[in-house]
Amino acid sequence: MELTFRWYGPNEEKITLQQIRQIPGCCGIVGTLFDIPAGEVWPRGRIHQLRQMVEDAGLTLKVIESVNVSDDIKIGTPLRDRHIEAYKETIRNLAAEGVEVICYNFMPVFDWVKSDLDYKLPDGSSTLAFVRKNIPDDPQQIIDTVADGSAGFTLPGWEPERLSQVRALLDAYKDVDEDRLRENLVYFLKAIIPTCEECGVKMAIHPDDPPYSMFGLPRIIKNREDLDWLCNAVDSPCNGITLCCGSIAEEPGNDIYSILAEFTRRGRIHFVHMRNIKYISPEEPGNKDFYEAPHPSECGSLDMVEMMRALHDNGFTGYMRPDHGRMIWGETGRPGYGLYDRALGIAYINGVWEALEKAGCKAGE
Ligand code: CS2
Ligand code: MN
Repeated sequence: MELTFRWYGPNEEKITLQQIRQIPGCCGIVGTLFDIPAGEVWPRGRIHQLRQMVEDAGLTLKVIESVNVSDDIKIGTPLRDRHIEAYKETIRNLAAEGVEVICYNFMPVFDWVKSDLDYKLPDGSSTLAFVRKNIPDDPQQIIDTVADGSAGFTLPGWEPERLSQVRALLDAYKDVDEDRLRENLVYFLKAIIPTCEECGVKMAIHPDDPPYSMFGLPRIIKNREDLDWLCNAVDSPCNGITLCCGSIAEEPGNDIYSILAEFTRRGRIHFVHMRNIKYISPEEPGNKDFYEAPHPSECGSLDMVEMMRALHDNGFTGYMRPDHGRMIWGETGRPGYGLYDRALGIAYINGVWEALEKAGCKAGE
């Protein structure tokens, strides 16, 4: 298992690579070329520059999050084949620079959806939350909320240019139901997985966040059955998963522990987002509200040791990063992506892993 830290690039961050280097146990960066629109090729030279910068700081660049999939591919427009060719070119360029895992998602229009980007916790920190009654009916309003609450940073999956056309975009998806979206995902994977196999890159889909339909849009990576379908649809180890623990657990009916165990055993989890969430008023029937909690088990609703054990005991060898963190100690920055709380997350995750490793050795003595 290797611990990594998401970093958006020198022009997109206040956090420096030198700061990340000082987090004990953190080996690498989860990188991106944030400015390249979906559908375009990532030039080899730009990837090389990023790699050089990361390696000069004593870190590695093995994971990319995300190479975004264009709406044309998700909708299945006549432009999709051109975008797929560009995606394949990007895969080859990334592989040539030593990248091993590409995280992506197949969510229409919106990536993750949260109602609050600055949800106050009793200790004075703030975090991201999903409170159903605060989700507006009009998607334009949620776009405005995200733009206003993001402290001047662009959030992943919320590119202002793309979303400025949101009504046209929603309209373009009007004939795309779950079945059509599944067909389009399989079409995409059948085209790119042979390229991945050739150059040794693993694709890792991020589950839907939240794992149920929003604004009438289809969602197809929500639970165990969907992950099983994905793995079987294109049966290759290169067709894998970013197991985002928080996203899957946002549906309380999902058994996150057995999902982690099963897909680790099947060799399909290439990247893990470790996150704890706290359900808000879970005693109310049907209520799925939650906030993103600090990583330790005692702070949220998930048992972090059991999640880590499911990975550890089933032979997980991939990459992991703390998913989001709160804003603490007066830090300001991209919501979910401050330095301090994610660094605390890594320290905690590392401690749990070390304990599991040592307990495993003892048991095997
Ligand atoms: C991430 C996602 O910041 C986040 O919420 O977990 O945006 C993730 O990067 C994408 O879904 C991956 O394509
Ligand atoms: Mn995630």
